Amino acid sequence: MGDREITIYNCIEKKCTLRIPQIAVLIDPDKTDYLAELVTIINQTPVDFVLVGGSKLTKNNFSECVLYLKTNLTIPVIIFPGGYEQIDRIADAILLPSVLSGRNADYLIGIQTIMAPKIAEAKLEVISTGYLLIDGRKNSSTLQVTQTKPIAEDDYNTACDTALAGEMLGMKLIYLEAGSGAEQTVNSMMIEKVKSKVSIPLLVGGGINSPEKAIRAIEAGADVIVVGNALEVNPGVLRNICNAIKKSN
Ligand code: 1GP
Repeated sequence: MGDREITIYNCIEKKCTLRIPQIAVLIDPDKTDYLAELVTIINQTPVDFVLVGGSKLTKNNFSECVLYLKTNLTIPVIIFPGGYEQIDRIADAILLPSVLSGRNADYLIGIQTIMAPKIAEAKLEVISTGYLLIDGRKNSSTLQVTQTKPIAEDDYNTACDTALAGEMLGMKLIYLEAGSGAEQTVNSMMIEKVKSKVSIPLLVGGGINSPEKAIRAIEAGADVIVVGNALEVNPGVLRNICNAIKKSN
């Protein structure tokens, strides 16, 4: 790595280059009843990082949640903002998304413009992310909030071209998102085709609620799988997913 600063992004990228599958857990600060149990499990499993954020937060406990995670975990805590107020200097980094699949200027550049000075002030590592919503056969909260049309689950060309444009625009990650609690995860063909077009790390999330779905996404080319919703129902699923990935690797 030479003199290059070691950042969270460098670590994600390095594991991606080494083809080490990564697992990220998404934590919604609005749903904290299960958090203590989940944190215990995360500390016992090889989860790479946590993402924290939500598109419809009502509890006003974002900073409290970030602090709790930073205090109780040793892995990076990365903000994945669902709204412009979700910034906290205690976090390790922020995954700053632009919803490239949609044509809503607010989510392409609007909220980012509001957030930029606050992120700079908080001195957070910024990981710019090309965010592509793929139809997950559910009217997810991301769809409702962004008011955008997802890319059809078999429209591989649009997804590939959009991801490539994201990379050309300088984005550091591509996130293929079926939406939280999606009925249909991003399919293997979609993951495979997008992965073949871009050289930056590929995150895949939305509806991954079993070891089988996690393995399928990784085998298709996901560098990082993101699991959220399933753990709210049963945090123990995380152990099964991690064990299955370890075995398959
Ligand atoms: C949502 O991709 C993430 O933004 C995770 O999805 O909550 O369905 O696991 P789930």
